[in-house]
Amino acid sequence: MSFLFNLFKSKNREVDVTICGLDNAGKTTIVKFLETGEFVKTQPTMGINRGESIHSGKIEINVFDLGGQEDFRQLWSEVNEKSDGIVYVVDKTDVMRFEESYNVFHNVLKSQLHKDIKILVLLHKSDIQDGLERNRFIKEFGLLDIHYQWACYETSAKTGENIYEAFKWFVESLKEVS
Ligand SMILES: Nc1nc2c(ncn2[C@@H]2O[C@H](COP(=O)(O)OP(=O)(O)OP(=O)(O)O)[C@@H](O)[C@H]2O)c(=O)[nH]1
Ligand SMILES: [Mg+2]
Repeated sequence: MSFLFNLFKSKNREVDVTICGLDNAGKTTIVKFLETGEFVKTQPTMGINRGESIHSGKIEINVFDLGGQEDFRQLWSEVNEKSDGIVYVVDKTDVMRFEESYNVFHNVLKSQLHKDIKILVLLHKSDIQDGLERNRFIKEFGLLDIHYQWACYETSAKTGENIYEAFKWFVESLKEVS
């Protein structure tokens, strides 16, 4: 049973969300944490995985976990175009690939999303000290300039920090999708 099952019960309608970001960002680990409530070891995602659905009071959220390796990114647009929300995961410790992640994110925003989409950005692996601090990240990642409803949380699937809070925001904002 999903970790979030108990928080958000019963079903009225379905929404689709995708989890994207560079390879090794931590996407599948986050999905597994949502499903089990604990840190689980993962393998790189080859293509697209459909995770367990998350149930809320009014909605059922279908989670699509996208492989972040360059060869798989061409598969994203088809799923993202139909999505009601995306979770974009950035490894906060991977400063060397910050620019690559920035470019991939803004490319997704430009070409793949409908205008009412909700965007949850996770500055992930917060259990590690290195890397970007949230306020600086928000500015440098261009979040202040985007025209979608968004939120940014620092998260860890090792300690569980902010995972619940982040997805609570996401679920609440998805309830507004008509
Ligand atoms: N320290 C730390 N490591 C994490 C965390 N989340 C994920 N990892 C590690 O990051 C690595 C990549 O995790 P994945 O979840 O497989 O990454 P992914 O984004 O799904 O990668 P692709 O499927 O290739 O796109 C693994 O070694 C995880 O154990 C975290 O919160 N903290
Ligand atoms: Mg993965």
